[in-house]
Amino acid sequence: MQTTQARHNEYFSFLCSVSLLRGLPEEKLAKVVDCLEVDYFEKGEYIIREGEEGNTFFIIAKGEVIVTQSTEGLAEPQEIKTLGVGDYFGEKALISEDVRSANIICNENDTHCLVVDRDNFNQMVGTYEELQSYLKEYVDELSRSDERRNAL
Ligand code: WNU
Repeated sequence: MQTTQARHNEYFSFLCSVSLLRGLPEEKLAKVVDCLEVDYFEKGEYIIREGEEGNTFFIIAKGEVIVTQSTEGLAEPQEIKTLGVGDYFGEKALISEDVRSANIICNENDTHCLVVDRDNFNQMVGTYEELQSYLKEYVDELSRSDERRNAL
């Protein structure tokens, strides 16, 4: 069995490699590790459903997910991108205080996601201005691309 310390070290060094978090001081990252949960998903499972309320932010530690979204005039949600290890999702509902704006579907068995709840997300992002403005800009950009593809 893996010790708590070993698990901590493993996720700490993983988070150090996540580009989004590159600027966070080490003690901050260590705190993020302390409040993480890990969720496991199988291919085809919905991790996030469009339109639902959401209070969590995810970082992919293993596996792959696809992002799909409903668009005007089309019966099926359209695939918009694939995300893999080190990518993250779920920040938009937290930042824009809105419902989930796309579906996130697991695309590989035994996908591992690190999950940060709203309070810890706010603590992680709120104390680091550059990260906050980076994410805000990114979220605005997502809203613009949603409009361009006539998302519902
Ligand atoms: C997109 N439009 C919308 C992605 C992940 C992180 C960043 C892109 Cl910084 P949520 C659904 C999630 C949403 C985003 C993610 O899906 N998403 C998108 C789009 O074109 N959402 N509306 N592309 S992948 C991605 C940038 O994380 O957050 O809480 O749930 O609305």
